[in-house]
Amino acid sequence: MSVFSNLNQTIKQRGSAYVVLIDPDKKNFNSLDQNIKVGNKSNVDAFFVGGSLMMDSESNNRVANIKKKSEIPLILFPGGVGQLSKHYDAMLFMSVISGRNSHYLIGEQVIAAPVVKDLGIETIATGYILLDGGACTTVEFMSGTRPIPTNKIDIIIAHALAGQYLGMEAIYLESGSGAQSPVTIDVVTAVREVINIPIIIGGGIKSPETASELVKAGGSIIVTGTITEKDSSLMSEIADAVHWKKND
Ligand code: 1GP
Repeated sequence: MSVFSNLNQTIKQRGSAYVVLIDPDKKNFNSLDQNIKVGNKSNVDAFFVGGSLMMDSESNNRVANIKKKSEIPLILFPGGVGQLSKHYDAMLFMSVISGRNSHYLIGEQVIAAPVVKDLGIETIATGYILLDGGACTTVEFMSGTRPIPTNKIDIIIAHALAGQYLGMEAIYLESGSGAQSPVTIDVVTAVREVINIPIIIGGGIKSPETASELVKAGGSIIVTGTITEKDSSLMSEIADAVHWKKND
């Protein structure tokens, strides 16, 4: 079964799925092994691996190490085409549909496509919508795109619908890593009302309570990076909150 089918099965059976973001940059070198170890044992459904910027040339070796130690699927969450490698079980094949920067709408994807084919990685077509999380985030700067203000619900809905009609398999509501506030419940509720594909939510999620509210509002996949990087013991509590449908 494909990685995405497996995630969809988890969403169906357990209410929603939980993904931990691992940034293979050198700043995280010391905590990588520990975070993988805890993730393996905490009911995390997959790791997203990626980041906006790598500050040395060793990230690919660190990804190889993550692959060796991980007992759950590794999904590339690409900051750019340079992060492609054979170590991934799948990748988000993303387009920054909230932006008007053609390079991140289709340019990177065209450069990546032949390499993806050669590597044979499973692709998950994802419409990436950057939302205002209260701070200028790295992704805003690096993608050269403006986030959509969270009170512009109609604009957000229209982007999510456009993504679905374009054939995207999932919509990513992103507030940016380290966002002051995560996507609002109003936004998730409104998007859930109009689309029927999975909604991935990331950026600024700091507690099991927030994760729980977001999945109750219609989120399908919850992603945490910063908070679980700092305190990996939170992974199992967040996994518990996200897997709200308990088997009888
Ligand atoms: C993944 O960017 C997020 O979508 C991760 O955000 O680091 O704030 O958890 P945090």
